[in-house]
Amino acid sequence: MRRIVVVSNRVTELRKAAQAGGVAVAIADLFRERPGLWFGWNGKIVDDNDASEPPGVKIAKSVGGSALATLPLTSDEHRDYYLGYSNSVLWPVFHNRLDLARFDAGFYPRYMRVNERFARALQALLKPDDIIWIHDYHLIPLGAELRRAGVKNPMGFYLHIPVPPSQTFLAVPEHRALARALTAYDLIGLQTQADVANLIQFLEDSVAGRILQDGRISAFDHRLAVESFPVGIDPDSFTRVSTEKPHAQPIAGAQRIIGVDRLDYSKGLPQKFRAFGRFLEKYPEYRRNVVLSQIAPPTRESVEAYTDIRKQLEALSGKINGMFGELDWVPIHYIYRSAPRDRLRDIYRSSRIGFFTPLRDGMNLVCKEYVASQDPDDPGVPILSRFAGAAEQLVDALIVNPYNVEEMADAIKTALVMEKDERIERYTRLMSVIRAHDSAAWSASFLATLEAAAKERSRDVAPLTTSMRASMARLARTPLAPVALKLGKEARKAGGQTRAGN
Ligand code: ADQ
Repeated sequence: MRRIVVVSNRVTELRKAAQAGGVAVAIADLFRERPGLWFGWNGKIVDDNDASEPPGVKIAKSVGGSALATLPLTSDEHRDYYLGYSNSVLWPVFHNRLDLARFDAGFYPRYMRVNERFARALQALLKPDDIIWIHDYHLIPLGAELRRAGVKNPMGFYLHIPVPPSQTFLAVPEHRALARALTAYDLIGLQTQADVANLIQFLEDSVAGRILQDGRISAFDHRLAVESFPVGIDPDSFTRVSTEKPHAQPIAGAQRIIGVDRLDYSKGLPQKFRAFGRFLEKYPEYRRNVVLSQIAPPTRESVEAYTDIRKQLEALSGKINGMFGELDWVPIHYIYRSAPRDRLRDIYRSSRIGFFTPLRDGMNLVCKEYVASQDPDDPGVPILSRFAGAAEQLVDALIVNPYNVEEMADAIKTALVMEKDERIERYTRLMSVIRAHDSAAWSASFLATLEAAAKERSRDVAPLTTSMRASMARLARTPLAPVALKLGKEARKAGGQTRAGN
């Protein structure tokens, strides 16, 4: 079996991956089934003055003979590549927040240099038949750097965050270089169909990419596939009921609405708090009967936009608790720490509503985790933003517009009064989607498509499309002149991708 080389900004020890959650779980599972190398940053920052040479790679063997190859960042690299270009330019732009993007801060050259350094370090570890799978916005140029160094292996890129509309992407001063770098891959995987449409439009607008008849994109003489592979979870790790005394006791006499997010401006947390405040105002009969527990640990605290969101939430929860709270009832429990994963499962299960309101989100795995944790005989109801990638799949959640506070307040009421039969029907349909698209299916389908796409690339000539084949068959059967004309037209439509055209 060919070795999979996974590259991501951050590498987690495989035995700690389950605790980290998200995609780390899928990668750890993948490496249990086949040989792998996981390459990336180890989370450490070294002082620039300590090292005249950039710090090198450390290799550690892990489960099933798979290896982790990690390297630290220097403090300048951490500032410009990680906090800077990745999280203060690409993250806000890709989440439609041009207003927060720091275009003029000069981060880009070091973003490129870290990608070049990673490419050099990785190249030394590669074997000829490795399959390379690069993850996320920190590493967009890595594939092009590897190709420049002569790496011919199948190479795919997966973007975990959303692709913005083309007009927004074009605002990035370096958009052409980023587009060019993207075309170095054999396959680009995205979370949703909407992301696929946005990326294709962007490649057309930015670097005159063309859609071929077989659905691939052609730009700079490369052909690449762009497809959606919605990220999934391992539902079984959430359906298992804890046999011990549950960590999360239901709140006496009150139903819980749960929110679990990283503290990030893309997650729509102020909107969520305002919607809950509006709900208490509009439906006073529910006061004392409902609490909103929001778990939101801080991330990237050294980026200014993140300190602002924290202050905003503290002010909002204080205001709502002050306005509606009683001595024996606090409406919003705002917890500024991360919760262990087995505890999260219990909290999800004991919550009547899962409330997920991102203004923009690649997928939102927490909503899937909430559904998978429910009691099948008495499940809770997820309320989900239409702007989370998960909304494309989880159509049986209560789908809301996070900018519409009134609609979200009403959705809380709808979820609270929803009959058990309807809750079970919705849960059953949601679970069948979550099971069909679990994390194992996600990685398997991405890797199978990548291998197929790399084979296409290695062919010297483009394959014939079905309609071209039909025309060729007709050509063999009918008088030459008229059909040849028609075939010529089809070939022009396909951008000249016929065997003769090449
Ligand atoms: P995130 O923005 O981190 O991930 P999400 O998918 O919701 O968002 O969560 C990823 C993992 O982190 C989940 O397993 C979740 O349980 C865990 N997590 C989130 N908040 C937590 C908290 N407060 N305490 C403990 N654990 C928490 C990025 C993209 C998403 C995309 C994922 C995967 O931004 O859109 O779904 O990658 O591709």
